[in-house]
Formats: sequence, structure tokens, C-alpha cells
Amino acid sequence: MFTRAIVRTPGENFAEGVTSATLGAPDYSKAIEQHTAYARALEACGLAVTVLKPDLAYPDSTFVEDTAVIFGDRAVLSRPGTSSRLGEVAAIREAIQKQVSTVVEISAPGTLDGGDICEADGHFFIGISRRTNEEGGKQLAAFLASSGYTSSFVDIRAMRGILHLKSGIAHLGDKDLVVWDELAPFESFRGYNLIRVAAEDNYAANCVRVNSSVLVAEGFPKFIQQIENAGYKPLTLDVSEFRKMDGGLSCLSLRF
Ligand code: CIR
Repeated sequence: MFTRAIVRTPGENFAEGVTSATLGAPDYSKAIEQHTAYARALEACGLAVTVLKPDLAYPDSTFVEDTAVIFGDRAVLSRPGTSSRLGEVAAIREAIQKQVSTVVEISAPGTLDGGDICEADGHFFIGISRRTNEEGGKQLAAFLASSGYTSSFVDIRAMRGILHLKSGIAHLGDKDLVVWDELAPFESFRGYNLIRVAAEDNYAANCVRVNSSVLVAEGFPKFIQQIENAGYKPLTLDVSEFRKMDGGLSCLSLRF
């Protein structure tokens, strides 16, 4: 059960962030509308949402999920694996410190993006990716272990077309795990009920269970039906402008 979330409104220079997508430049006013609707949806799910001001020093800073991993009353500040985003962490530290009692941080040479970390009921899958290295993963695993949580690495470095682990998996509840087809054979996911996502719906795999709802990107009726069939209540949101910047639903908030 989540009670709180932190989001950051995109800045006017949001289109200057890092992206590999070839969907054109995002429309800023549409991004603002979509972001507002996203924050309202979190509120509708029962969360108290802290909305941070745009930070023009960091065009990607609306993707707050990458800056920290929050569990219980503790936070691990990340160390993003792309240099243009490193300063986002110092900029969000204060907002996080106000909300949790213990804050630690990943240190060099470790790198870690929050988008690579997927919690599944007290177990954390740590994606080792082009952004999160083994050193960063080990530091997080040690912090988690000292707080009583387990973790395991999922190495996605050889996979093309995946930015973060959570681009390809989402934990919905119990043993239900959404996975890209390509990730389904991974040993780490043995024992889970896999909800396999067809390749054309890959973008929608980055969905988020928030209390009694699952936030899902609009435009993927087949996947939304799969979520319903698994017994969950989808709440669809248009995030087209964030997709143009390689962002998904989860990366727009820190939930805890
Ligand atoms: C980046 O490349 O870092 C941003 N443009 C997008 C980050 C998306 N974050 C996420 O999926 N957790």
C-alpha cells in the first residue's frame, strides 16, 4: 500500500533530454496536461502527491523515479548512469529527506537508475543495464539486506531496445509479474505467474500497481484486457509526450 508520491513538473526544455525514440519532439503544453492528469490519477489512488517545480538545469528531471529507491522509511539516492542526469540527485535530496528518516546514497564508481529496480513484495529485482552497473547494484543490495530485504540481479545488458529493467517488467501483486516475451525465460522470474506482453505492446509493460489500480499507458487494448483478466483494475493514462523522451509511466513518480 502506497500513501505518498513525489513528481516533478517537466520544464520547458524537457525536449532537450536524452532519448533514443524516433517519435518526434514532445509538445510541451501536452506534456504538462498529461503530467497533471498523471498526478491527479495518483491522488485518485489515495496518494498524497508532492509536486516539485520544474528544474531547467536538468531536462530529464521529470523522470524522478531514476533518482532514488524508497522502501519503508528509508531511501537510497541513486547515481544515474548517464552523466547529464547526475545532478538530479542533489536537486531531489531535500524533498526526499523531508519524507523519510534514513537516506543513504550510491557512490562512485557505482551507477544506478531507479528505473532498473523493481520491488516484488519485499524482494527487489536489480537490473544490471547500460545505466546500472554491478557496483551500483551491489551497493543497493547491501543497503537492502541491512534493512531486511532480499534482492537478485537481472542482467539485461545483452538485450537491445530496453532502457531499464522496468521498461520490461512490472510487479502487480502476489506472484503476478508483467514481462516482455524476451524476458520470460529468465531464471530470476521462475515461480512467478508471468503476464507475457506481446512485442507490439512492449511500451505498455511499464505499468504501475498503485493500491487498487494499475496505471497503464493508453492505446494498448490487448494488454489492458490481459491486466483485467488477471483480476486488476486498469486506469489508463495518455503519456505520449513522455514516450518521445524514452519515459514510461513508472519513471514519472517515486511512490512509497
Ligand atoms: C533518460 O534517458 O534517462 C530519460 N530520457 C528517460 C528516463 C526514463 N526513466 C525510466 O524509465 N525510469
